[in-house]
Amino acid sequence: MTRLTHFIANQDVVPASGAWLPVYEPATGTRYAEAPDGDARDVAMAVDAARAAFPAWSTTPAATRSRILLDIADRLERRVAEFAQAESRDQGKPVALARDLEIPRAAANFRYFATKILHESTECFRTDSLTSGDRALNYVLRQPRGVVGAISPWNLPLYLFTWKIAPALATGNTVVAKPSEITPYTAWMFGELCREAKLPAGVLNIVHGLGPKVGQAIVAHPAVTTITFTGGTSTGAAIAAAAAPHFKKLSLELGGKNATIVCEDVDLESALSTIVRSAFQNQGEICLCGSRILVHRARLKEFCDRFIDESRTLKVGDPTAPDTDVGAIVSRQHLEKIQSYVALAKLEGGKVACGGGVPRLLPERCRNGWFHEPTVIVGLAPNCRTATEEIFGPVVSIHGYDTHGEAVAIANGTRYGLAASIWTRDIDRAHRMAAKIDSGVVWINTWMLRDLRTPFGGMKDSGVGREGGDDAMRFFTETKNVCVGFRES
Ligand code: TXE
Repeated sequence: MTRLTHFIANQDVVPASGAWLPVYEPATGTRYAEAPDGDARDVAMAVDAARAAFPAWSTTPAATRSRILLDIADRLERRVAEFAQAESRDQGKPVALARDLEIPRAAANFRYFATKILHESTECFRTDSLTSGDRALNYVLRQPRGVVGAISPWNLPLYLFTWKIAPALATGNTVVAKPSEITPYTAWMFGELCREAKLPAGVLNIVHGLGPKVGQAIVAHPAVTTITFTGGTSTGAAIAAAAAPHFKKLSLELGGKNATIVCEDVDLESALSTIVRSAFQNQGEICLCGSRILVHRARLKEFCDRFIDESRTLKVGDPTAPDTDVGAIVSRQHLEKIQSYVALAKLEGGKVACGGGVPRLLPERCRNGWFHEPTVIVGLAPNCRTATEEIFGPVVSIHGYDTHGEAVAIANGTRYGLAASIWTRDIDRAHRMAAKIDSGVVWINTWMLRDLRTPFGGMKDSGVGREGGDDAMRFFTETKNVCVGFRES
């Protein structure tokens, strides 16, 4: 059984506690590795390493930082098959999804920020004093903030891990990162890549363990100036409360309950497969999945029939099989949460129109794994718990609406505000609706077409702050105004 280690100052470090956490393969329900059960002592060691590395890394020329980060991206791309297999075994997602999308995107995170820092500029303002002949040039410096704490979840393990680490390192910070204890494996492999690419010791440190121990210690450490977190809304609230008295800079990417709005003039022929994918990709364990589908009543029956037919064609099964569409649920506990929501939906008056249980006909290897069928629920009120709380699994509800104003009101009727998609041929209407929807991203006739230059984040209880593109560059730097006076005569 593989024993993972912390990665601190480029060394493999065993936990100070001497204790280990089990790591499971969701597709089989078996324990296949152990990860360090880290604690505040390991975090302190990692923060010391990050502090020691900061002066040199923060003054390393951007071109040199860029070269090292690009080398990491190259190495990851060369080993994409190996990382994809490991990600799938650890998380339950289909290998093909990890291989074709997520691991390449993790490399793209590094490639994008490694090259972005080569082309940065800052503002400069010429200032004239009203009362004297003084003149000045005010210019803006954006400097790295020091040690960044990066805490990431289990749904897109390496992709979200690198989404945080790449801009933090590119802008000259050093990092103490914690992957989810549920999916630690590819983060462990990633440390090895960084060592091979000769990332200087202490620039990136990876500490494994439980949120309330390792995560909390990162947030509480006085030398960690900046926290970037993706995960559950209640965890985000705890982190915000712990960080506030120390005035740490925070970026919180939290949960979502995203509306998919299908208008009466939708081109269903071309839209259907993407709408189905938006519901069930990665077993619905993506914060951007569309889990509430709002359909104009003129097309409701037709949409339901076709959506359900298409959902039934999805193959649920062994994540290693090349034709698997929906893999395993990340943990037994999470499967039970999903099942409890299907039971709740029935209590709330919903009808399970498709799926609803554990798939039959799983291959022998997966008999003890954690699986859930793609599930479609109809007949629910749009304001009930099932339709407004985040389930984070392969479960969607479909609701009818009569006017576009009503669709927007339903879309906005949850505590979340992460994403939405609108499906229509009337682009003027789509623009009007997009402006009124309270979410950080609105897709029109597409879904998950991500561009690393765009701002990413949520409104309301879906988070605080934006990352991606220039927003990430600003988040991970401190802005300083330097005013240089001069006289013209
Ligand atoms: O999140 P947690 P989990 C949502 C989704 C899911 C729920 C719980 O609804 O069901 O969150 O998932 C660390 N101080 N999303 O359990 O617990 C933890 O160890 C500091 C949405 O994964 O929030 C892990 O590394 N850190 C999301 C990370 O926080 C703490 C993606 C996330 O764990 C901590 C995943 C603490 N007190 C889940 N407690 C999205 N928006 O993408 C835990 N952690």
